[in-house]
Order: sequence, then C-alpha cells, then structure tokens
Amino acid sequence: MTEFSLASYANKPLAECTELELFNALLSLTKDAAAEKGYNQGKKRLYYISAEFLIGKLLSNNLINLGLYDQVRAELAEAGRDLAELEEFENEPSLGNGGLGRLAACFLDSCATLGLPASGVGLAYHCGLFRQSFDKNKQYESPDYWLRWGQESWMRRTPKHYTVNFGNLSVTSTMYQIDVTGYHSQCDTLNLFDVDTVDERVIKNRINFDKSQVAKNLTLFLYPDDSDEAGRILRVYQEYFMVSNAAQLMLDECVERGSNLHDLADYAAVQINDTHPTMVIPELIRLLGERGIGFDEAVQIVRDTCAYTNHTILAEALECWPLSFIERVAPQLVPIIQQLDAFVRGQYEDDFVQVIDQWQNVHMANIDIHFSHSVNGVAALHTKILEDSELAPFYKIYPEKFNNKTNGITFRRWMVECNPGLNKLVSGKIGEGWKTDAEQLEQLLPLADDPAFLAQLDQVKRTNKQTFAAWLAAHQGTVVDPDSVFDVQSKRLHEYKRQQLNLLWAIRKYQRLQMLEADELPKHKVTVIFGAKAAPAYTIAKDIIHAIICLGKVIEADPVASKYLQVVMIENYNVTAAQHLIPAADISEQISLASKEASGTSNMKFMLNGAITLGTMDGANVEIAELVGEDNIYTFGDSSDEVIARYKRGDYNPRSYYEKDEELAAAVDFLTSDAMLAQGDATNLNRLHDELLNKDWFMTFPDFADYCATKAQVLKDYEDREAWQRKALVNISKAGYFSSDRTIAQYEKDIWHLR
Ligand code: GPV
Repeated sequence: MTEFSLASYANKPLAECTELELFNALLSLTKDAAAEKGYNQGKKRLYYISAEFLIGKLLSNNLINLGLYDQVRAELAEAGRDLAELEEFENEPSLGNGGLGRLAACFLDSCATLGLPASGVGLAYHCGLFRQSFDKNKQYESPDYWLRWGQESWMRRTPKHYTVNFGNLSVTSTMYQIDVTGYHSQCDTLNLFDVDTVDERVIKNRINFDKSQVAKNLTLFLYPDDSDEAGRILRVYQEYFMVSNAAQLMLDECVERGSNLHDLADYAAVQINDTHPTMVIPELIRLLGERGIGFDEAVQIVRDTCAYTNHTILAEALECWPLSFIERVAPQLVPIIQQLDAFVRGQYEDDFVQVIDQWQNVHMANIDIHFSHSVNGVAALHTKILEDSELAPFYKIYPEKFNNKTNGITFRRWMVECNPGLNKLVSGKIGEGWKTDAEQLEQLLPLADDPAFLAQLDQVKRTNKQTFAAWLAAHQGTVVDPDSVFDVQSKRLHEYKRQQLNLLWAIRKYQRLQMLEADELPKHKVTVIFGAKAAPAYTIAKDIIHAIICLGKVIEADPVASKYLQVVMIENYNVTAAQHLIPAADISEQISLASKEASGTSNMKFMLNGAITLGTMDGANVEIAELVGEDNIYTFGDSSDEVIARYKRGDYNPRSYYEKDEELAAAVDFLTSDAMLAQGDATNLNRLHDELLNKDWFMTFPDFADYCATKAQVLKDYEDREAWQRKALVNISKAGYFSSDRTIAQYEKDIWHLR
C-alpha cells in the first residue's frame, strides 16, 4: 500500500500553503487513496435514484474512511496547520434538504462499506437548498453558492453525456461524480447530472429566478418554489431529467457488463427514493421499447428491477402531476403512462389504485406500487400504517410486495467523526469492532453499574457542550451556557413535527418563572435549542420560526427568567451544524403527532450520542422505546390509533381544549401579547395564534398537558446526574440496531440481491 504524504501533493511547504492550496492537495490525495482502495464491482449493481443526497462535508469523513485521518492531521500539525481550519474552509455540499436526503447519504456510506456495488444517481444542483438567515426575527432565503469559484470540488466532471429530450427542447447532460468512500473498504460513487447551459445569472433577487428558461435554470435549485404552475412544471422537468439520465446510464452500464436487456433484473436493482424518481419506470419501458423489447415484457423487466420506498403518510406529500404537465415535459412518456393506466383499469375497479384519475392527474406512488416488486416503509409503525390504512387497498392486492426497512444512520459520521470524545471513551472500553458491527455497542451495557465510567460519560458530554457553545458563538454570535440543560429539537420545520408544541411549553415555562418565588426557582437553566429551515412558501412554518425567535428575545430581555431559560434558533441548520449540535444534546425532542413521522432519523443520532428521547410513540421512536425500555425514554401523548380515530371522527376542536386548560390558553394567547408584538410582526403572530386556535391540524392541544408533565419529569430526573448518565449509557448501548449497515443488509437480503 502506498504511503500517502500530503507534502507530496503540495508544491510548497505545507506551512506556507493557503487554505485553498491545502484543500486542493487534500482532494488529490483523497482521490488517489480512494482509487487505490478500488471500487465495488459486480455483475449486479444498485442504482439508488434520489432527488436529494444530503452528504455533508466530505474531507474528514473521507480521511477517516480511508484510514488516513490521524496521519494527515499529524502531518498538518507538524507544519503548524490544523485540520479543523480546513474543515471550516470546506463548504457543505448543498444537495439535500432533510431526512430523506440524509438517509440516501447514510445508505451510500453503508453500501460502500459492506462491499455492495452501488451508484447514487441524482442532480448536481448549483445552489441546492437555500441558505437561511434571520433578519427582523424572520427567515430569509438566499442562494447557497456552495461550489465556490476557484475552489476545486469533490465533484469531478466525467466525459459521460446523454441527450434528454423534452417536449420543447433537447439538452445534453454532463455527469459528475463524487467518490463515496467506504469505511476501511472499497468505494462506490454518487453520479450527479447537470447541463452545461445552466446559468446562475438568471437568479434575480434572493432565490427568485426566471422559471421559463429551462435550459438555464434546470439544476439551479433543489425543490424550486412550487406555488405557481411554472414552478411545478420545472419540478417535472427536473424529475424527468434525473430519471432519463439514470435510465440511460444504467442501460449502458448493464449492457457493458453483459446484459442482453431481457435479463436486466440480473444486472441492476433500482431503488426509487420516494416518488420524485417515479418516471424512471415509464422511461425504462420506453427505452427498452426503443431497443426492441415489446411492451408487456418491458413492463415485467422493469417491475423485476425496480423497488419503491415510501417516506410519508401525509397524503398531501404524495406527488400527483397533471398529465398535461408530463405532456409538455416528456410527451414520449404519455402513451406509456396511458398504457399502464389501461392495464391497471383492466384489472382493478377501485378509483384509489388508478394511475390516472378522472381529472387526468397522474398518481406517482400508484405507478410505483403497481410496477415495482417491492414497496417498503421506513419504520415498523409506518409500514403497518401503510398496510392497514394509507395504502390498504394496495396491500390487499399485493401483500407480498410490502415490507419494512427501519431506517438507520452511519455510525462513522454520527459518532466516529462528530463525537471524538465519545468515540475514544467507547473504543477504549470495547475496542473498534462496533464501527462495522454496531451491535457490539451492547458490550457497554455492564458499565451501567460503573459510577466511574458514568462520570467519564458525563465529562464527555460536558466537553461537547462547551465545544458546541464555542461553535455557536463563532457561527452566529449567540452565547449559550454549557452548564444548562441542552434541550434540542432540530429537523425541518413542519407543523406535523410540532415545533409549536415545544414553543408553547417554553412560553408556559417563562410564564411560570415570572410567578415563582425565589426559593422555588429551578436548579438548572434550560436552553431550548431549535434548528430548522422552513420551505420558502410554507407560511405557517415561517410564522413558527418567527414566534420562536421573538420568544427568545422576550426571555433574553427579562433579567430573572433569562437566568433559567433561554430559547435559541440555530441559523442555517445543516449537516455541519448537526454534527456540532447532536453530540452536545441532553434531551432529544421527537414530538411529532403520532402516526405522522414516518421514521425520523435524528432520533437515532441523538440516542447514539447519549441524549435521552422525549417523544411521542411515532415512527422509529416506537422501536427506540422497545429497545431501551421505559426507564430510559420519556414518552407522552396520544397513540397513533387514537390520532387516526380522531381524524376519522372529524370532531377535533382545539377551542374545547383551550377553554378547559387555563395554562394552555395563557400560553397560546401569549403569542399575541404586547411583549411578543414588541419584538415581532402582528400579521405573523396573529396568523399563528388563529391557526392554532381554530385549526391546529396536527393536534398540539390534546398532547399539551401530558407533554408539559413529562418534560417536568425529565428535568427533575436530570438533577440526578449518575442516574441520567445511566440512561444515556443504555441508549448508546442499544443504538446498534439503528446502524444503516443493518438497514442496508436487509435491503440487500430482501430486495436487491446484488450478491
Ligand atoms: I415524503 N422525509 C423527508 O425528509 N422528505 C420528504 O420529502 C419526505 C419524507 C423524511 C420523513 O419525514 C422522515 O420521517 C424519515 O425518517 C425520512 O424521510 C427518511 O425516511
């Protein structure tokens, strides 16, 4: 094996290099080291198609996976340079949004590590998801120019080009490639497509741009604004561009590996990550047709090749495109989709399962379910809800297609990289085996009765809180107290995730602090930390952000309350912020309305890093609760059955709760109090107040009292530091199940059969 020395990649002494020169040297070194490891090969290959890959910064991750981290850091240190300086210099790729995109990134890491030949396929967004900043206590969006001019990128241009024909124009794509390094193993690749004509100059103010010029704007943004028709059509353009490239790439590669196309399913497995890549199904049928394969056989080949993952039970999140949009974007798919529709109509009468409905809308998930061989949910409860209610008519037709694959996370990024202190403590006790065999973390369990070890665990957490506080101060100038309880809710802003419930708790806490006598005041300060972006057109989500920031200011200005409570919102929450935040968390807020969070994956990251979950019995929280036992998690709120029944009855009335619970009413009304209006905007605060009082579609009020009571217990239990760290230890020990290595092994065994 080659000895890699960074010095040999720089053309002057490391001490004298600019950060850019060092970064470029590290890119070249990493590229060579990855090439030396080699790439996973095999007859059958996975094509994981996804609109998002939320990969996070790659420098340290790649060095760790390639086994070069310590050596490169030492070499830099010897030259008086710090790897942390370069980690800071690196831009986080802006290629994803939330859990679905981060899941795709964890999956690629695990595929590479497990030796599975796999390609991620997606789009090379120039600006990706917007960058969030706060001004006047509100969210502002600006383009994230993550591909900084003059800086080399992990993304390499390849000589691969495809023609993609749209109804009104045809474009030539270029494929870019990012190495996905496996942990002490071979590599896979992430293939991202772009068109050379895309022009960042069409971006006007903030994230607005001319939506009509497809050749210039096609890959500028992830999830461009879809509040008007031009925006929705652009999304269809993006989706077709993505899948047409994916299909062409896959057919080419399979033929190269020896497929005669009739046997395509022996050469390729396609995983459709939610419905955005659904058009790969008709596109493959079309391309197989062009290559001489009849329709019925093509349908069967595609069904044997494709599998679909569902990530939500929110009906409004299931994509449904007017056939007329597809007619404009990819008219060549229309006759195929119509044939698929006719095929389904010939067999089933139920309107619910049709491909094209009576208003000529195409139901993307329905195509996936009929014309793939596997349909999976992402946590046990989620899959059960799909089978029993949301997709019940399909489950009746195809019980054999439905299966569960509980999500996972890669422990290399979410412990080894982001929590070096805990990594060292754990590995010092049980060795390094857990990094590829996560169940070995259970060997920590006996240490639950070792006070010295629990004290060390406490010390690691304390250090992480200090490190986070320093990062936050540098990142946005916010000062937090590392001696306070870090109570964290970080995830996309969505009403179903119920940041507003946490907000109401914080208001109530503030109101109580104002009434307490000096001798009743709490021992530990609580720092409630939010990290969340709201979709730019999601009005109420932005109102919730506004209210959170305003409340933070109100409390800050109160000399007594601010000693016991702080509310903080992290600006531009992304993977980088998460890697700083999660190792520092004491409490993991997972408080979605039961039945609505398909899985959640931050719940797993917090657990692995020794935070205690405060959550509803929703998504993967249910499995966390089963694993750690009731002493090591705090659950509250209505069950998913109760919630589903209440929706069915249709009799939910938030006012009845508001009228019965004085503290709830006072907290809700505080949103529009003089104190809040002095900080914020009446339009936003009134709208949120009215929304909660008149609609509260995600039922925060029924869970409010139980949430407050449970959170009081959590904070009380926090005072017994040893008992708390025992809970943390149990959580860490039991986190092994949530390794994405386990998830991927199950996909391989049940769905892909790559080997
Ligand atoms: I649908 N998810 C997401 O991040 N974006 C989406 O558009 C959709 C789902 C998330 C779910 O909300 C999480 O519960 C889940 O853990 C994650 O996908 C990965 O499965």
